[in-house]
This record gives sequence, C-alpha cells and structure tokens, in this order.
Amino acid sequence: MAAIVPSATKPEWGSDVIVEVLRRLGIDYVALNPGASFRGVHDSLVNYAGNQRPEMIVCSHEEIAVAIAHGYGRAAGKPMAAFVHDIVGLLHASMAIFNAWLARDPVLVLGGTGPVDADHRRPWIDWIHTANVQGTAVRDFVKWDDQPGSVAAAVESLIRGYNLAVSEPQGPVYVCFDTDVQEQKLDVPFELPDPSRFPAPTRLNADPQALDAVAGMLLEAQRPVILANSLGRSQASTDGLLRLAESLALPVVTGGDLYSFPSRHALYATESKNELLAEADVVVAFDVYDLEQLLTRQNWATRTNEDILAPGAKLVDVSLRHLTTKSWADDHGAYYPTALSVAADTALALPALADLVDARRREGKGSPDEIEARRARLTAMSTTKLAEAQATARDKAGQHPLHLATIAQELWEAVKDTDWAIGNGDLRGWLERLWDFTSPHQGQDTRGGAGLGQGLPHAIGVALANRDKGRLTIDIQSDGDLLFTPSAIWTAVHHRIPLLIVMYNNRSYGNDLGHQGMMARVRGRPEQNRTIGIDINDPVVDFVGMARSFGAWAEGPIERAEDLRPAFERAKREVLENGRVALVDLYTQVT
Ligand SMILES: Cc1ncc(C[n+]2csc(CCOP(=O)(O)OP(=O)(O)O)c2C)c(N)n1
Ligand SMILES: [Mg+2]
Repeated sequence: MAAIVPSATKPEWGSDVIVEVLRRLGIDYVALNPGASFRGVHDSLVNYAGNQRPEMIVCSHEEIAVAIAHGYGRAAGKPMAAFVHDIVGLLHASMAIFNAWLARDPVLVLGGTGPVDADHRRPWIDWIHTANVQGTAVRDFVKWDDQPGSVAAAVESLIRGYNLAVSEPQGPVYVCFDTDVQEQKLDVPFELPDPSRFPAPTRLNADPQALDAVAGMLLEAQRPVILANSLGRSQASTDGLLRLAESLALPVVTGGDLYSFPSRHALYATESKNELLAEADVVVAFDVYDLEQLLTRQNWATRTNEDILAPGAKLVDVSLRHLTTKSWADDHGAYYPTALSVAADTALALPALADLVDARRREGKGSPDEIEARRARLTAMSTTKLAEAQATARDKAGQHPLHLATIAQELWEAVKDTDWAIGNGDLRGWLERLWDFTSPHQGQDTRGGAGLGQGLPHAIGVALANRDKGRLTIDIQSDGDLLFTPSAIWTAVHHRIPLLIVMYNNRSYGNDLGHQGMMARVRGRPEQNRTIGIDINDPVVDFVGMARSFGAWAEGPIERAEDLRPAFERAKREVLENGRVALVDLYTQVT
C-alpha cells in the first residue's frame, strides 16, 4: 500500500495514543473492515501512522480479518491485530476467534463501542451497536477481554492484552475502546509508557521430579510410543523431540496440526499408530489436546470409542491444556486416564527431557541393543509406509475424478525445490504421507475450532508473514470451506500477498457425505439419497471465474493427472515471479 505522509508527529487524540502503543508493541498489520465505532483509530492509522507499521489489511468480513490475523500470528511468531466494528463486527468475528482460541494462537482482537456516555450518542445506531460490556459476547473463548475507561487505561489494557496473548498457552484477547476514549482530544502531552518495562511472563517449566520420572519410564520401556501434536509452534519443542526420539529410538506419532516431527524421518510412525499403540507399554503425549482422539478407534454410527492403547500401558500427558479449561465449550475433551499428568511448556520440557535421557545413558542406563533393534524395526516400518503411499499415488493416477494421493505427489514434484510452506489443508493426510516436511515453518495448518471459512484467510495470514521471505505459501483449499469466505481472495490480491491456492474441489460437503451415507446404512434407507443437501454441483461453482473476478490468476478445472504438474508449474511461476495470487481448480474424489 502507498504510504501516507502523517499529518501529526506526536499523539494529539486518544486514538493516536492507541495506534502509537500498537506500533511500540511491534504490531505491523491491522486487519479490518471499516466501521464508525473505530473511526478515531481508523483516522489515526492513516493520518498519524501514515498507514505503515501498522498497515491496514482491508477485509470484506470480520471473520476473514481475524482468521488472517490468526494465520499471521502462527507463522510470524508475533501477533497482529484485527479491528472489528462494535457488536456486529464482533459477532461476525466470533467464529474466527473461537478457532484461534482452540488453536492456542495469539490474536489481538480490538474493537470499538459506544459512546458509553449515552449523552454523546447518535439516535438508534449508536444505541443498538453498544453493549455493556461488549466482550461478554466472546468472553468464553478469549484469554481476556477489557473495555478501558480512559486513554491511560487503554494503554495499560493494550500492553496487558498483548502479553496475555503471547504467553503460553497463547490465545486471542479482545480489547474494546469507547469511541469517546478514541476521540478524546489530548489537552496536555501524553506520557507514553515504554512497553519493554512490562515484559510478558516467561515460559512454564515442568516439575523436575515429574520430568525425572518420565525419563525413567522412557528408558525402561520396551515398546514406548510418543504422541505429538502442534509442537511446530516452537522450534525448541521440535528440536527437543528430535533429540529425545533419536536418542532412544522412539516412534513418533503425530496428530492434528501439520508439523511436529520430520515426515520422512525413520522414526516417523504416524502411519503405524494403531499397531504401535496396541503393543505399547509406555506412551508419552506432548501437547496433545485431545488424548481420546488419538488413543481410540471411533465408531461414528454408534458414537462409541474403543481403546486402541494396550491395557496396562502407562500414559503420560505433557502439556499446558489444564490451563485453558473454561466452562462454556467442552473443548477439554474426554478425561482420559493417565499415569502421570505433567503441566509444562514443551518448549522447555522436551529439551530438558532429552538432556536427562542423555545424562542417564552416559551413566549406562538403557539397553543399547534394545534401542538399536527398535530403531531398525521402526526404520523398516516407515520405509514400507512411504513406499506404499508412493505406490498408491502412482496406481491411482488414472482415476477420474482425481485421487488425493496423485494430487499430493504431483504438487510435491512441482514445489519441492522451492522454499515452501503449507498455510492450510492437509489433503486428508496425503501431504504428510508423501511430502518431506523438515521444519515447523512448513506446516502452518491448524484445525483450531474446525469451523468452516477459516482455511483461505488463515493461509493468507501465513502468506503475509512469509511475504518478505520469498517463500511459496500454499493453501490446500476445499470447496465448501472456500464458499464461506471467498472474498478473502480480494484482500490477498489488493495487498499483493502472493499465495498459491490449490483447490481440493470434490464438489461436495464431502465430510457430511460420509455421515449421510452412514445414517442411510444404519437406518436401512436408500443410500443414493445421501448426496441430497450435500453436493455442490448444481451448478458446479466456477472457482476460476470467481478468482479472476477478484483479480487473481486462475486455471482449471483440471481433471487428468498429466495436466496437474504443468498447471502447478505455471501457477507457481505466477506466485513466485509475479507476486500474484494463483488458484488452480482441481476436480477431485470426495476422500
Ligand atoms: C461453520 C461450519 N459449518 C458447518 C460445519 C460442518 N461441516 C464440517 S465438514 C463440512 C464439509 C466441508 O466441505 P469442504 O470444505 O468442501 O470439505 P470436504 O468435506 O468436502 O473435504 C461441514 C459442512 C462446520 N464444521 N463449520
Ligand atoms: Mg468439498
């Protein structure tokens, strides 16, 4: 965006102070859809800050604004802000706030309200768009919310909110500014505090005795298994896990978010999960927010869950999930029995555990023969699984519509020599099965609250964080999800945020096709009716035309395997060489 020459050099209004604090907190971008409840801040962003650091990212829906801020916060390692208009913008934003809450990612959600002093209100609109207090609408799924009553209180709220958002377990916060506070003229020069005098709290370390016990259990185990989810949020966690796993030849089963462990490592064992858990004697879970999800086989028809984990296996849970429990959504999941539950930030616990294990091994603990035998077996298992996945991709290449394994393989061939990152989507596991993920920044996908409409804006946020690195950000985009928030493409094009969108377009709410088919089978009803209310094919959506209407480059629908690679190559060039948003529409099988 073109920079504006600021017309003020020092804060003159309450909202100038708010923007100055955002700047001092290092907030580079503010996603927003405009609204009168923050017209003061809007003016300050333009005419005080010159629309630079922070720069506005204009969005056509508040759900998009918050989801972009969420994706950015995950990929950039620092939050960005989203400004949402009074009650209405906040309600639109609520879905994306819920997703960020469940993903444990930091977002600074800011808003306007009022005037709280009713004497200052315009009739009707200022009344219906003022809430007392506005944060109650999202209080159950933010770490904190506030509605400060003065300019000085607004400064403190912003700094406190920022620190709460970035401290582990991270999450969104909401701070709401009275329009009177924003539009207050400062009569005397305002003394701005230095945010560095209010450092965020440091990470939480584990109880040393508990870590000692975990190290002992792993050293003595015959058939240990590691479960890992979301560790890619911290390089320290993934580095620690790598050291720990290699030292004892521990199989690592990943679940949920994309990156926790290198996907082609000999000890990567996600595809052998059930076999390994069924024989396990010790299982240690790191940052797994729903143990039951990984440890049971679920029967969707009867809604019953059968344990996969061997009876008598000792389960250890290492996470901070105990600190995120609230009383509204049951997002804590089932209370799964454990032998030991360790409250710890894995960024500290994993390196510490790796050190403990190394020290014990130097003292002669752990049987080298057993460890090496395990390593050999696991290496053979992971080699076989990779070969099987590659064979599937080859075998299915002739199928119509396209099989997901074929797409994953062809896309990999097209991008593997670039600096790439996945901003959204996993092609139902085929990326992890076939791609060589080696670093956390490559897997920025998140399931979060599993609310649709998040994929594209999340990927745009990741792409914004990657923009200056020349990195190819890829959105693996399902059709139903995109139809909630398609206008996010306009935002990416408008702000010159390069992004490759690969449409996994099965012309269906495919997940629900499975449910309706299952209901028909359980109830003995005609299975052919399962597509009613589920298909997205009458009419088939012209995603290429849609993307072009927003100014993106687009091609497709592609239906044959041999056409995939050339299309991906063309799209890749548009993104990397011309800085464009490029969409490739693929007609795919449902699963
Ligand atoms: C906001 C919201 N509405 C509805 C759902 C229910 N739902 C879960 S998956 C799904 C289908 C999604 O379709 P698509 O994005 O095309 O992915 P596919 O299942 O086809 O792979 C639906 C409707 C949801 N999770 N979130
Ligand atoms: Mg679909």
